[in-house]
Amino acid sequence: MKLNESNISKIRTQILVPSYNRQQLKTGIIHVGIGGFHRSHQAYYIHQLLEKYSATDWAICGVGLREADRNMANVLKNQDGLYTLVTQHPNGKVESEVIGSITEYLLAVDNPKLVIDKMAQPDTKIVSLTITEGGYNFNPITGDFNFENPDIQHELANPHEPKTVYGYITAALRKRRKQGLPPFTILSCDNIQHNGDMTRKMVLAFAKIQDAELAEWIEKEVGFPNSMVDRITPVTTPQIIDLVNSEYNYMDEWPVVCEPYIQWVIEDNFVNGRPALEEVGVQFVPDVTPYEKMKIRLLNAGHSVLGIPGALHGHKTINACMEDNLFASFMRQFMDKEATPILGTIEGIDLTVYKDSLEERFSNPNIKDGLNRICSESSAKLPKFLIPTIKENLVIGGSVKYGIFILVAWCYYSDKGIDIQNSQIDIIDERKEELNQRAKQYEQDQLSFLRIPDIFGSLLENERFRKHYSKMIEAIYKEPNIHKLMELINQDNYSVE
Ligand code: CS2
Repeated sequence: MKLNESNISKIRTQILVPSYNRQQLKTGIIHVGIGGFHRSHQAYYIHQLLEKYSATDWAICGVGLREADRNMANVLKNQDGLYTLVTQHPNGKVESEVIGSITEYLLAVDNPKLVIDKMAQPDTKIVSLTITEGGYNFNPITGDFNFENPDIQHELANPHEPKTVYGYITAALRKRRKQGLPPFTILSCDNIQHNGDMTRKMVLAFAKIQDAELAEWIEKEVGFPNSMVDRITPVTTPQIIDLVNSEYNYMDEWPVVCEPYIQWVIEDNFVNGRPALEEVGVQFVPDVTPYEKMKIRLLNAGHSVLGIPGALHGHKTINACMEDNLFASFMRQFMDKEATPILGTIEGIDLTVYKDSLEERFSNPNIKDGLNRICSESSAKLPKFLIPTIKENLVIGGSVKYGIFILVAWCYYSDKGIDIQNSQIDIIDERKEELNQRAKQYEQDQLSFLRIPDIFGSLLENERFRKHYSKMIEAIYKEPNIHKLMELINQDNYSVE
């Protein structure tokens, strides 16, 4: 039996299914970039709202911008937008539920006009985004919009043939403005500090070149709330598809697994109404800065700190790294000695409690968050998650050895692409080739990997940084024994100065 609307009355006997009438919902949210995370997080919050508070104006229409989204389009079409959310507790308890808040899906590459029209409809009040850190098209060091991107150049020249999120958003806003409609709110849900401010800056940079008047209107009228999102959502494996099949007796082609923890903190800056998300636990705050900084510099960075050396050592998942005491203590030292001093005190938050909870979440043996996912697109993640912490510590004379070791390990990982047992590592990174080219020049130029300015900025110019980096990179190339190196760095008296 397949998961879809017409089978739902039979499926109901096996598992919780939506109790609201999905046919009567209006689409108030267009979400660009539906993947596992959106489905475990925002779509789940909206689903709860539909269950408990009949928020009928707020169903979600998904949009996929890339050819790579075709699979998701097909699955959601076959399943009428329904999917199973499987929540895995550390103690083995499993809670599953069929989620019904996504009622439509549009694949933009098939029909761009349909997407623009949908965004421009009066019912659309919010366009939300999970397009990944790399999807925003900015230079992470300067923070400027990248006009060199050929897709951007194409859509600047052909406003009716958008390709990126910027082309779609501006085309839809232009249409709304012409029709005298209010704009929609643009809600970024990616792990970028000040994600709303950043999106605003990028949208305005693009719009100014395309249509200065429209840019002015956007500047005045559109809201871009900053938000912090959190729920660990590993890649769906065939085992999960089998689990759903055997436990609940139906076939879901693409269920989602997640941890029990969930958090969403948003600045209340919506210009065209919003769902009453506070009813289902979302926190609305005047300033999200402390929350996002804490999450990105501890949780997301913590993932990379485990993931990159973990992959080289031959670990496969985050929980496997946490079972390895040396990795667990290395990560905690990084958090305590390098990330925490930068964060300072955050009103109302006990950072020790937060870090303890991260250790617990990372250790969840039933999540099995693959290191391929964690290390994917490190070229977009590290400039946001880790490199700023190293830079800020260099300024204040703080510890930098843990962070620098991750960069060194990343160079070795990008160069060799194998772990210490000689197994191939599946590196997923848009800039994989470039990283490999740079890394492999190590023999001729020890610092070669760092000569990618839009990733590393001016790190190289710092003498203290160079000293540390050189010592560690020599050590890893001489003897790539990850455990031994981590042990060494973990010692209090480790020093290059
Ligand atoms: C992860 C995040 O991408 C990553 O490297 O750190 O996807 C993380 O799992 C989520 O941000 C959790 O909220």
